[in-house]
Amino acid sequence: MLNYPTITAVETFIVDLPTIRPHKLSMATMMHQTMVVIKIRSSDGVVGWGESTTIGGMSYGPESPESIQLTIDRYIAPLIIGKEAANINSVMKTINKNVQGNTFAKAGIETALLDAQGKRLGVSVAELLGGSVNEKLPVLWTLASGDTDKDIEEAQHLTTINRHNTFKLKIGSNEPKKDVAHVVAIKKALGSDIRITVDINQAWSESTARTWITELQENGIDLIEQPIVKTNFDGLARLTDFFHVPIMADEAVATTGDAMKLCKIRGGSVFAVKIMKSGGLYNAGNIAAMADASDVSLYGGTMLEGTIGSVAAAHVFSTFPNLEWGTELFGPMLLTDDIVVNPIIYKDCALEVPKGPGLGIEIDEDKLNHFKRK
Ligand code: MUC
Ligand code: MG
Repeated sequence: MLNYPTITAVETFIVDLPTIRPHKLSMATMMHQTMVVIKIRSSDGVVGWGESTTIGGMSYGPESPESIQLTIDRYIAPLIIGKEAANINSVMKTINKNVQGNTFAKAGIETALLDAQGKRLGVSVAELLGGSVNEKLPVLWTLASGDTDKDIEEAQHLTTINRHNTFKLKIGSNEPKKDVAHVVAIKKALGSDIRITVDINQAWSESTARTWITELQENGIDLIEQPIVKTNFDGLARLTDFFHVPIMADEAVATTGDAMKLCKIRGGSVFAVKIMKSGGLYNAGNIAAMADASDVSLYGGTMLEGTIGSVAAAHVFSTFPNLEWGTELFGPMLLTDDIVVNPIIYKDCALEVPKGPGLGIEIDEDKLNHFKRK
């Protein structure tokens, strides 16, 4: 009988890294990012790394860094130790049968298993998923300093050095009139060649959205992200039908079940796919397939993960045949430091998907030990 490698240990580390400036969303202002880094060892000596990350403690998603760590240490690790490391479908089936929800924790575990399996076979995670169709993924930058002049200055600098040509503005924490004036001022300052999208992060009612998206549409804004509460699927469908500016579902489209329902009613003409919301790379791919089949465009979203999570997302996004709206995988650039030996290469408004085995990155364990929460 063949000797299949088994999972021998699962370790988790909470890592706090400061952001380069305050990052203001409708529900929280981030001064740092907190990641849960996962290390899985197997009996053949192969080590896989994963990351589970959310935004703003518990203000954005239903899991916190501390709950993710507890879920993995207390519930997931005992379920998977001793299981076949190379059979990722079987390991994830066991987890899904015994652990409800907790998609962020599951995404990090699945990432670590894929990283290890890629290393074992000498292929990249994208190759494990069938291969990349885009080895360079467009990456936008989010302007979220909370100050119009600072945002314009930041965007002008980034366009001058050709790091980004698309900017997403986080609004929804002020009166809509003030927020929309901020967006229009930035659009005017940057000119028509620069794409501007807005993310309201659920802050508006449907009627407020009707009023103010009209204004945004008239001023040439390119894309409107999650204007209303995530549970109002029908409202998203009504807005998608009413406006010609594309409406993107983000928080609304988390799981494959959400995607199926939204595809049926066209709740959004674009989906923001994120591996944390969907519970891993395979589910992200399933959502992308449903969107494709429903003529819903795709956008590679982020939970502002560090390098491990961003690279994992890049691998699966690189396999999407249509990624019309590019990605926002800029998380590592929002942080003042990193825990990998070689940072992701960002060049000419795109990121290069690493080619090495697994995720194609090397963890700097000294830095991990330095930054991990003691
Ligand atoms: C979100 O809702 O899209 C992505 C970029 C950013 O600045 O915040 C996130 C979350
Ligand atoms: Mg969003």
